[in-house]
Amino acid sequence: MAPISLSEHLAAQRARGPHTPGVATIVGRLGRVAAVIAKELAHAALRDRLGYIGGVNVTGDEVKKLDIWGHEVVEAALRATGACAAFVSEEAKEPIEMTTEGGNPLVVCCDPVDGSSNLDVNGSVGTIFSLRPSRGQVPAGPAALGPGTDQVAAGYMMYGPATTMVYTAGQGTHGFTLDPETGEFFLTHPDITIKRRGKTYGVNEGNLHTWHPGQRAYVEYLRTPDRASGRPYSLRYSGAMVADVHRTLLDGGIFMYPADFTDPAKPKPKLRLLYEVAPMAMLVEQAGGRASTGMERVLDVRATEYHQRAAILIGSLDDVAQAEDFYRRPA
Ligand code: FDP
Repeated sequence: MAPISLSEHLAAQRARGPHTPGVATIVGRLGRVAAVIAKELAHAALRDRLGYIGGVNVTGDEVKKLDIWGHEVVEAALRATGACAAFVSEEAKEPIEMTTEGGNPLVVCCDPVDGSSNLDVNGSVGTIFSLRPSRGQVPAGPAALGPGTDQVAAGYMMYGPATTMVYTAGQGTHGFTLDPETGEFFLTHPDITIKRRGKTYGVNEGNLHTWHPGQRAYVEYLRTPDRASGRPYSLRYSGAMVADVHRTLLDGGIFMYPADFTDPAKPKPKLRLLYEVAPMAMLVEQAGGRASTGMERVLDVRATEYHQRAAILIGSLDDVAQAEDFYRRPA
């Protein structure tokens, strides 16, 4: 059977049921951008494109040359679709408003190059995106604010040994692999279903002393041997959220970036809600998994700021439910 291309899959999904206009156009275009980003990453060291530009972005991260370049190519691609009314980017303080060609345009939230600390060591990085309806709002940027349940599509690209794209438009989660010769993505992982329980956990354990007591107790539990419940779990952590969530989707288990609870009155999460946490939550829920902040379902968290941060515990249903249970126990 001939392999199914991303554009064919998007058209088939559109024909299957109610759909939001513009989703296929934007997701298809982001697929083409991913092929360009993958090529640039492969040549970055040869073209002096690695390293920092000197400066920090709106959320205080040091900015790399490829962060800015990635932002610019995504912005140009979205502008060309005529279906994007506003672009919320990790690299821009305010949403970038765009001219559209009428008819229910969308707001796109995106981290063009996620996990950029991996860039200089040739580790995997990714692109994460989320689409929300603009509801005809002008300016459209504020339509990005609200709960994650507003998302109509979400996805990521992972630039590793192969370039992978995983997306959902609310009808399951599907994975594609880039054919570098043709620049086209083909369906390699249809209807991804995450295992109910896994055997691995991913978390930056260097931060252990800053965690909520429930988080500490849960990780201690995962490390404690018990043959009957499959413990200890194996630790896997790449330092790029896309790669860690991708492994969790395919193999099961749990990936966590908990908040810094040093001051329990002011917990400090790291990852950004609109273009990291919420899209991953939609993808994993569509694959039958679960995503929580430890206290509540991620998709119910209302964004009130574009660069708002949120904690995330994401992956297999039973693993995440158990982690939440540890958060509820008295310290
Ligand atoms: P990075 O800072 O390298 O861009 O987006 C934030 C992120 O990467 C995630 O991709 C990753 O999971 C996390 O931060 C890694 O943070 P630590 O270095 O604190 O573990």
